[in-house]
Amino acid sequence: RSRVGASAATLEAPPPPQIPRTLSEVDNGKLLGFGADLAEDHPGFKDAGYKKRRQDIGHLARGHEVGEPIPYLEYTPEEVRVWGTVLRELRQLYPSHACKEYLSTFPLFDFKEDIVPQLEDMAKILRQTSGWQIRPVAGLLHPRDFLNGLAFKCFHSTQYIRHPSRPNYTPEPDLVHEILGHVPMLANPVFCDLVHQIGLASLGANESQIWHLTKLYWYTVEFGVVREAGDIKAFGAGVLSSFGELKHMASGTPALEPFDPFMKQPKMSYKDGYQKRYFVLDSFEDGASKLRDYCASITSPELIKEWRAHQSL
Ligand code: TIH
Ligand code: FE2
Repeated sequence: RSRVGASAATLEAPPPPQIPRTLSEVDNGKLLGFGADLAEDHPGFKDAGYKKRRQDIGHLARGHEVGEPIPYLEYTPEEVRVWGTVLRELRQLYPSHACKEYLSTFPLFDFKEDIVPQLEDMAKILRQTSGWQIRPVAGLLHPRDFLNGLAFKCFHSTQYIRHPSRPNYTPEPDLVHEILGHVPMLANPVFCDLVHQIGLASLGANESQIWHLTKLYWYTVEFGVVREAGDIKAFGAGVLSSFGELKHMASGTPALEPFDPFMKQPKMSYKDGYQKRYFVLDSFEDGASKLRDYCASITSPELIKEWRAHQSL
């Protein structure tokens, strides 16, 4: 093919993004970052047994079909120990560090230190509280696929456990993060509605809008904090699932700024440790309404209406 032809083609508008009509059409195979292979700076990089385990669990996730129950996994004694350690330590910080919405749904799950929760059991509870579903995934998804999943009220979740050498902080999502960070928040219908807005807005979004939505997701759902009676409390899952980060958040060291979805959002840091700044919501309702306004500003009501019509078929 000639170069001339290729450059002529670039003058045309890029093709519109593919909008998934069913959850099965959301690609859960394309992985980013640590998903496929562990990087040199990953705590499990030199641990062949750990890598093998990750691959086996990832394989199960890839074979999962939408609508089927999520396969139960038998966790090893070492994995159970990691889960139990994190739960024991975090549980001590939650009453003083977690937002009230988190504290109110947390007891529904009846977490035990000697039993790693099964995604399928978590999914059953979410079905009854918020109507959300969980789909297992082998690692970090491409942002468009992950955000599109949210439009289907589906949360893509990893099923492997962080490396035992560093239970207090991991640079990527793992089952402990999904369960202690995301699941209790996803049992709150008001919070779910906020997350759903981001998902719906992602359906027809162009690349730069996807990138902005990813950052809005990052600074709220992953690392958001909320003001409660003059204190700062965590609702972001990346904070709630890390003993180190939860203490860091409350230490007075990181910068705190008001959350404004219309502003250019700072670069996200995935690998370089705790967040240097957190974005603060005045209240949960206020943050949800700001996000709603932003998402409405980039969404075409016709597109959403047409997409919803397909959903009921
Ligand atoms: N840092 C979190 C933890 O240790 O639980 C995991 C992550 C959340 C988001 C990105 S990495
Ligand atoms: Fe997460």
